[in-house]
Amino acid sequence: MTDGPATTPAAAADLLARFEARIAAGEKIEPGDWMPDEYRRQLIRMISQHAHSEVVGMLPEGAWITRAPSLRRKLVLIAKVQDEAGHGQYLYHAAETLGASRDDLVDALLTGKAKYSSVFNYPTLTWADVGMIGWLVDGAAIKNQLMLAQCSYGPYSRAMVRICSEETFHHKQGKEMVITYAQGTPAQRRMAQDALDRWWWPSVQMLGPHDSDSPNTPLLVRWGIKTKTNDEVRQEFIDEHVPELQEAGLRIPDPDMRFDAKTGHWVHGPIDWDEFWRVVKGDGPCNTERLAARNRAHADGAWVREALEAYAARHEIATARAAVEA
Ligand code: BYC
Repeated sequence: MTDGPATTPAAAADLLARFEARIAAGEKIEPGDWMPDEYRRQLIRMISQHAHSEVVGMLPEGAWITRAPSLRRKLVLIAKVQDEAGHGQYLYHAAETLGASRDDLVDALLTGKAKYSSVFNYPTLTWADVGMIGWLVDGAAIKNQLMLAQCSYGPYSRAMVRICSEETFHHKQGKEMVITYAQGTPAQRRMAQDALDRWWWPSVQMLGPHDSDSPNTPLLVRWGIKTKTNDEVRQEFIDEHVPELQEAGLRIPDPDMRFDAKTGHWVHGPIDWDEFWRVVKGDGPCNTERLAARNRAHADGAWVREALEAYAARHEIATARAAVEA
């Protein structure tokens, strides 16, 4: 159902109550439906940051395509990086259904105004990092995205269903790769442990600040955009990954990590939020490099956009001519 704009405070309250009742009943909100301006703003904020993360997330792994140790590993990595580009596309489209302009979103990324996931501002120093990103970063992303697949906004939730099935493949290939190295030669074992040492904390951080420091969570949960808080998703990630990594023979780089038999959960040590915020604000090890690479890629792709526009213009002229002649 589409409602027009409310003309009185009572009508506005009624629209909001009906909107919230739809969410409580588990209905999806669709692009033409009435929604509060803040619901639209929050979705554009989150979906565009998510799209940017997928696109920037191609860079750390993409850097290893030419150096993959075998044809099989290279094929898998190319497919994975290509999937991430596709995820970016679905998500930019989902943001466009809310009235956001693709040009504005891309411009915000290229000029450094937009946020994207902190985790992609770390370097991939060895081949094992590619596996560790699959196991940990995709593992954390899946926990978050399975939750977002239940999101109250239809286009975002449907995009998540497809993205999650592709991410599951990414997660499995990363896990398979790391387990192989963790049980391989001493040099491979050292490489796997070193990758875990460097990717553990950024992966734990990528799920967002603690609930007490997360200004957006209360409203997002109220409107069913998130159905779990940052700390709840982080706990799920930790509970699944700690025993599996240990089983593979790896050591979690958190001296305080312990299993609490009473709650059935793993308890982690303090997270370095100062480092997290430094990275989010642009001062991570690779922020400058990532933005420069995106800007270069955008400039290199200018001829494709020009060709598409020229084709569209010709097609429009031909269609208009055919309509006049008919
Ligand atoms: N990095 O109130 P909060 C992938 C910001 S890619 C940077 O808790 P919210 C993959 C947050 O935006 C998938 N900024 O926020 C690709 C907010 O700032 P603003 C990545 C962060 O939205 C390639 C402020 O901190 N997944 O899978 O309630 C290869 C306060 O936070 C981060 C997504 O993008 C961060 N880590 O919750 C491999 C999922 N965390 O906007 C894999 C979609 C927080 O108010 N996003 N901030 O200025 C979400 O689910 C949520 O936005 C978050 C944060 C859970 C990340």
